Amino acid sequence: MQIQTIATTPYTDQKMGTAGIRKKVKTIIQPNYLENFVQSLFDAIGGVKDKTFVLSGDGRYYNDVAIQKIIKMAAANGMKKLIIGQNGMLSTPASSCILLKNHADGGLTLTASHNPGGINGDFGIKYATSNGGQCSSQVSAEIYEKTKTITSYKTIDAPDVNLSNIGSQTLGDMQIEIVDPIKDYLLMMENIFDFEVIKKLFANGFDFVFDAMNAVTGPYGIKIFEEVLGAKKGSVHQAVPMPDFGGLHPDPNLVYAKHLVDLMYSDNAPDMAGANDGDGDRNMILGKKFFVSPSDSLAILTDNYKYIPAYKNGIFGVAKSAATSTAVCRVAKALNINCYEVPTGWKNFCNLMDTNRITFCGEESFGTSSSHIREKDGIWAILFWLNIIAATGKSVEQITRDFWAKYGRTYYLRFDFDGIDTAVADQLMADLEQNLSSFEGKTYNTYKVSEAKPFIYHDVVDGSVTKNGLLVYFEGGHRICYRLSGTGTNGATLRVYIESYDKDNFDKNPVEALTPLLNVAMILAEIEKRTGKNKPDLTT
Ligand code: VG1
Ligand code: CO
Repeated sequence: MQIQTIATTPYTDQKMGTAGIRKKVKTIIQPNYLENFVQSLFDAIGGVKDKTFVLSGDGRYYNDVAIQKIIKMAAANGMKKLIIGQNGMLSTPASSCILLKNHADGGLTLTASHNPGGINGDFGIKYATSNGGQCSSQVSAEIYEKTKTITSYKTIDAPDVNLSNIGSQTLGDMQIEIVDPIKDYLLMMENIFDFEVIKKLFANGFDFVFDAMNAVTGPYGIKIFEEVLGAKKGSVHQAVPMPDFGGLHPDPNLVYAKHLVDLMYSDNAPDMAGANDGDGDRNMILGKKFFVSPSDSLAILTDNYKYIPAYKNGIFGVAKSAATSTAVCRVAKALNINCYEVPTGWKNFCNLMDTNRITFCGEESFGTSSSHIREKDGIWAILFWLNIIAATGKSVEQITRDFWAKYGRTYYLRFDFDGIDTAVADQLMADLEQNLSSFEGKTYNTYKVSEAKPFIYHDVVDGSVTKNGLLVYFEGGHRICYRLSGTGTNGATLRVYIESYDKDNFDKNPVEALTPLLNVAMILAEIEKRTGKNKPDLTT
């Protein structure tokens, strides 16, 4: 097979998101753009000669083209073996599962995760290292450096590889193994949860909906919930993965999954609904006329770990991103385990899992998981809820209310200000950081600031120091966190995360409960003056 060295010129805007690249499709499809990134990645990690990688994607627009390009580049760069999900598709959690099971050297997942797809949407690549989790910021930076000086990439001239049949084949000297995308993942889930008790729940008529948002987890949902566990046929909605997700924004939250929220608040709502995002690592949990906030979900799962066979003998600590509410910390305290607070981004949990410091972790952005893999896991979270419901006989709402009764309720919402000019956003954050200490001791709208400081994380394992977000604490257990998004593709997004703790009153409307603090947040950061926006663009 003829190896070709193709001359290329670097793109100046190739700055990447964390742990890979995430861009508009129209940017990615420019000549050599994807190739530049992939070759830079291969070079930055010391080449891929004799290495084994897992390669697949969430099926979004350009998945089919990109995967063929990468297969040929891998062969030209001396890769020993590629493990690929049938038809080039794997969810992010399944990819991590297969990577770990096969002791692969790395994984590439073709996805822009929860961002929209289609020609006008986004595309991306998540790069995972041999521990099954997304690469560190340092590796990202090294890849980025390579993209600035790249002059050529390697590929081979060969016809496209057929990805539809499970089994082994070769391309030049490289072995390609097409695998069942669900099998190993299902096996892993069966080894964690009590499938028998969940089967009984469904056999007794528990009414459940899983919404795959026309994305990668549709076939996983049909297999696991309908075929194996016996949820009635048709329980999985929007089950066929589509390149543009049927026009949906595949981010399972109150705004983008409104169709599901409407169903769950209607009079014929099923008992429970779960939804996943584009690549299957996020989850949303709803009960009958009831929404579980992701921060609460992490805390509730932790509090109920004993119902799950894989965890019943005890768990290590837990971790949450700094932006996530402190609800789980109260549970950790009661269980007498450590609660770590890390920067946003799943990779920050991985060192803690690798060293047995934590078992569960989660982010407010609808991500929850455990150390079974090194990614967040949408279906895992839904199975966890089903297992608790089956074991306790309680509804989603009852489980949550019992939790509030025990620990108090942490009202929590995230407010996003989108499409801000990058320079304006950077200046806002820089000035806010400068001003933080001047807020301390002052009272705003009846809320007295007890402490205000940047969130600085010292990784206990590798010693790295990360600054991510600004925190303002108020007396009474209320809190504001500000940070800029690292995954957006439209200017800058300012995220304002607000929580308010209430020990006794659990029935306030979260938006109403948090609006006074949102007003404080807007004043402290001068949001209207600097961005022209007098309200957030998105509340989730
Ligand atoms: C967002 C979320 C963060 C999550 C990241 C990747 O990042 O806030 O919690 O880890 O997306 O999620 P940011 O920097 O835009 O706030 V996924 O589902 O895209 O892998
Ligand atoms: Co995702």
